[in-house]
Amino acid sequence: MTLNEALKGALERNEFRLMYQPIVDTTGQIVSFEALMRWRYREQEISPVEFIPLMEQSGRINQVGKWVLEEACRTLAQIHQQHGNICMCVNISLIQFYDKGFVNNVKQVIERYAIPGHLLHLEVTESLFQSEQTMINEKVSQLQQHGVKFSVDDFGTGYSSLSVIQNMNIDYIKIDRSFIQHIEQKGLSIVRAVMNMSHSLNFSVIAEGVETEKQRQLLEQCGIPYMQGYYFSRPLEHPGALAYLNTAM
Ligand code: G
Ligand code: G
Ligand code: MN
Ligand code: NA
Repeated sequence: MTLNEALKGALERNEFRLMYQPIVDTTGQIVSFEALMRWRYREQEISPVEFIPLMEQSGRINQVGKWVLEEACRTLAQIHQQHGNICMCVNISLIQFYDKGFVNNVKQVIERYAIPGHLLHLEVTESLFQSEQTMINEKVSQLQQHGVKFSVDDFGTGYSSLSVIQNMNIDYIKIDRSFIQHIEQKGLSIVRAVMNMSHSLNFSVIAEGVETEKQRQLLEQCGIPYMQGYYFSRPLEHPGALAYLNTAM
């Protein structure tokens, strides 16, 4: 059986689950979790880097994306009840924006779980802002009217021109970990440039892939408000994420 064939029944077979990686502020407090999909198939963990593109090609990402949103919002509602305003970041594929029911589905899920819209952050990539601008902007702004926030994931790895960045109404930019990895050797000029843009264009910044105390210090000195990475925590299973909140806060 090919991976593609195996993916057809993976949802029904309960092979997917979500893990949750904390995002912290400069004081080390958890402000958010990023929901990350995992697929366990025949005793093996298959990376989303492999299976997400397959599901995008087959269109299956729409159905599975709904499951991800539902599951992440159920966890968010639980966390919100116990710990107050902590956000949940959910990765959304460009393909999902082409699905007619996408905006309504998001609205229904946040209503059903009585989640304040601003606690749900949708992570998209720069490619979202490269075609069908009218349709995309319309959907982004409909969701923003319900409070939902948007983050650009993997920032710097795509092909966005600066004018695209200027025209998109984005709440957060996540600097890709490839730029964070080498700041001790290569310096902070990219990080500083993004910070400068963030002030004039009114978005906030999250550094991804922070792995060492030295990196944390350098980023803090640059004024980076939010960080995520193995230094703070690896992605956690659902019970682990809740337990982490209980001990850390
Ligand atoms: O957790 P990990 O580093 O393996 O994630 C690898 C990639 O898979 C990341 O780029 C992440 O954005 C993507 N990814 C993880 N979960 C989801 C998901 O639920 N939906 C989409 N579209 N991408 C995801
Ligand atoms: O593309 P996206 O940012 O959504 O990808 C998140 C991926 O990065 C997840 O697979 C997650 O497991 C991984 N990740 C998170 N923190 C770190 C880190 O500090 N170092 C490395 N190497 N990977 C990380
Ligand atoms: Mn992400
Ligand atoms: Na990333």
